[in-house]
Amino acid sequence: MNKRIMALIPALLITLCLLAMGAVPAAAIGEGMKADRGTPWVDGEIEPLWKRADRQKLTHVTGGEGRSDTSLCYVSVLWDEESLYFLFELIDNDFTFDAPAGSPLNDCVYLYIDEADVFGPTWKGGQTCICLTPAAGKSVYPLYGDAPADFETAWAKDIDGYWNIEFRYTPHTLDLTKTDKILMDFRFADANPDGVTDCFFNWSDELGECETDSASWTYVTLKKTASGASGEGFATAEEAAASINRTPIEKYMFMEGTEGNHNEGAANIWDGNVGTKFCTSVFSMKSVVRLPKPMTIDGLIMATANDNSAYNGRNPDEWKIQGSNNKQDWTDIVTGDESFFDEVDFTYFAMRVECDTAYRYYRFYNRSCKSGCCQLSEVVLCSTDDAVKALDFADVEVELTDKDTLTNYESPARLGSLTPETAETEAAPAEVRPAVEKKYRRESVIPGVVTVCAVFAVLGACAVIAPKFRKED
Ligand SMILES: [Ca+2]
Ligand SMILES: [Ca+2]
Ligand SMILES: [Ca+2]
Repeated sequence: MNKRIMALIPALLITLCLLAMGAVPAAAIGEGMKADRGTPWVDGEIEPLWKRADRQKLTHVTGGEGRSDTSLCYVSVLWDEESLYFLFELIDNDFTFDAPAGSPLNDCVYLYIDEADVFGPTWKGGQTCICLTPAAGKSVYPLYGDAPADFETAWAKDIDGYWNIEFRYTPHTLDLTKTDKILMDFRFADANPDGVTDCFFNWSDELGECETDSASWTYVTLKKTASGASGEGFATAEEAAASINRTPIEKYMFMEGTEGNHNEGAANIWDGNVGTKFCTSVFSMKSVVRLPKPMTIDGLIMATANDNSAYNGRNPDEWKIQGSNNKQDWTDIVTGDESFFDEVDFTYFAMRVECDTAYRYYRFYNRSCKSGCCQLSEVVLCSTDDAVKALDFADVEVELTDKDTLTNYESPARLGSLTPETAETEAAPAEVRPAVEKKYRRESVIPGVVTVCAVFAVLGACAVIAPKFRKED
């Protein structure tokens, strides 16, 4: 018997080793980022909106010839219907920008985006790598794939002398309103004025494979319903309502809904009691109420139930709030997914809602959830007096910098206005180029908007790209 156990030990050890190896795949794992919805002003300044973003440090040192203890880079991502927005905060003791555009011998950031969700060896159509450098004429340089369909970039030094880069990237093919997550990576090249790259810092890629394998990148999830307060939970509906400066509607007459579990029916989301829930495995799940009179809504609050923290994946994942005046024809007012909530119990989440039409009937509708059993304890609609809205503390007036006055700012329009020739180049929009040209070109054909950038760069100073980063002919 003992012998048998002894004989099993090596096999067990091998199995454990294999399991352990399997748990650490060659490609990077672990990181995740949720991008809030919001439209920052691209001027190089970090406005309050950015404080809401999920700010992450690039932690994996994947190469270079020096030390990594004097530099750091943070990245934050926001999105709106048109564009992705990036904020890179570069912390460094020896900023240098003397090398040609695109070279890691400048302190710069590489942004990797897989619009086509290839998730594999690079560089395929839809995959892009853009080098962002806080230096005029070198600011946006696409190393691989297409240039952005449109962009803006601005960079500014903060109070400590560190550079911040704000960048707007307008995708080619991605419809951001229909995209849940995008494969990306970020890399900070910390260059040394002596002409070497001290370190590469990556976000997702742990082994320095990001240039050759997009499977080492990580998905950034687009939060579909974020509107300031939804990322933060509250203990009561009143606190949640206060966070968006909106007034909850208190009286609902429940009309009809999808069958729920025993004592967990569709009426429970309108009863003002976070202790009762609508829980069902029947989809789509619906719950209809009538208001005392037609009302326009301007806020939405929803609360998780008693045991979401124990049973994950129960939050509504394809939900809508709809309005109707005949209980037949429903108009979507707001839609969202589970990112509206967190996996927590008895917690209220809130968002503002834009709607001009008054409805008598409202419907909570949800098509799915991750676990197959969905639950929700409360839905609270808000309708607020104009006088209350006028006292709005949440819409803090931020003085926006006039972009025309910025020196550290580049966009196709700005670059196009530099000289008559570049203006002409800029005037030829990407759409009129042959479709085939929009595909990824392995050869070094620099795309439209960046031609302008490159021309400018060449005019400025740099004719030769560092041999290591010269594109293939
Ligand atoms: Ca800004
Ligand atoms: Ca440096
Ligand atoms: Ca309830």
